[in-house]
Amino acid sequence: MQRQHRWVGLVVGLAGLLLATEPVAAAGAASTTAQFINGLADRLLWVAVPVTLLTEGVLFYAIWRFRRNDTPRPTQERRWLEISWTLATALILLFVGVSAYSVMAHPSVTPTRADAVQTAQGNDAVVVNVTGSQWYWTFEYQGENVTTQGTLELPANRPVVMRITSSDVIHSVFIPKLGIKKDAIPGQTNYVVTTIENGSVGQQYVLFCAEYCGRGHSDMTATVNVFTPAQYQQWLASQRAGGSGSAGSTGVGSQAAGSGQGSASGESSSGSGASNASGAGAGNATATASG
Ligand SMILES: [Cu+2]
Repeated sequence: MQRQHRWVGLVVGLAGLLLATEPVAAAGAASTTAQFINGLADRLLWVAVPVTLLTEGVLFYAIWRFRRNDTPRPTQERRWLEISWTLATALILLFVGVSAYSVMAHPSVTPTRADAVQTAQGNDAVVVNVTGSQWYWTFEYQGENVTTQGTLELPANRPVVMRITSSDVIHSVFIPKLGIKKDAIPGQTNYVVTTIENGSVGQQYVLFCAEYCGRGHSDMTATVNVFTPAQYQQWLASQRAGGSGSAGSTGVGSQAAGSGQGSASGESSSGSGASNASGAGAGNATATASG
């Protein structure tokens, strides 16, 4: 009877754990995406620590208890013990699997095209077309007539959709602090859907390329600046006012063009030509050819 109680307790305890696999947001993360990912890491840690303590405890106890046992006897079959450790392992693995899947499949972590389109259609959404090129990043703020290179400006507290692609080889957008990592693949669009938390206003985060893409790969970074929604609108307006034609002519934009050219300069003239307004580049080319 007592044995039966033990196993009922075990089953109820682990079933409770299993019920707790609904994604939980961790406090203090910089974006909704990071919240889910950090929440998963925290939860798995809370399960892993007692499991580790229990198994290591049993191991060390056995080593100590049987340290002078020169003639060990084979263990007799104990069915409840075998059933309970099989069941416990199965439930723990199920818990880890379901928890991880429910976070990985969440639209804030792995959005489908439909999720991205739906979010982008909301009034408040900011849509940025992100293009990786050897070896710089271009950010086109959709519908705003603003493009930057080397810096990505984003508002907190508004849904952000990134449409990510590449103009040449495979790159990868990696912003660790925001919990974002997504490949940039030529001929394909991958999506990021997230909302940056209010607490991140004024912060600067680094965007890395996380897919080896040639000699300039390690320089292929960008800075992410987080604004309030009002500051963001102001910034867009200032870009439009000063930046007709070339995104690199004012403020933050010129920084951006600087870093774009910096990585391309030693390389070839086509790199720096492309990093300014493409219209101007084409115009020069025509003039040179005709003259
Ligand atoms: Cu790269």
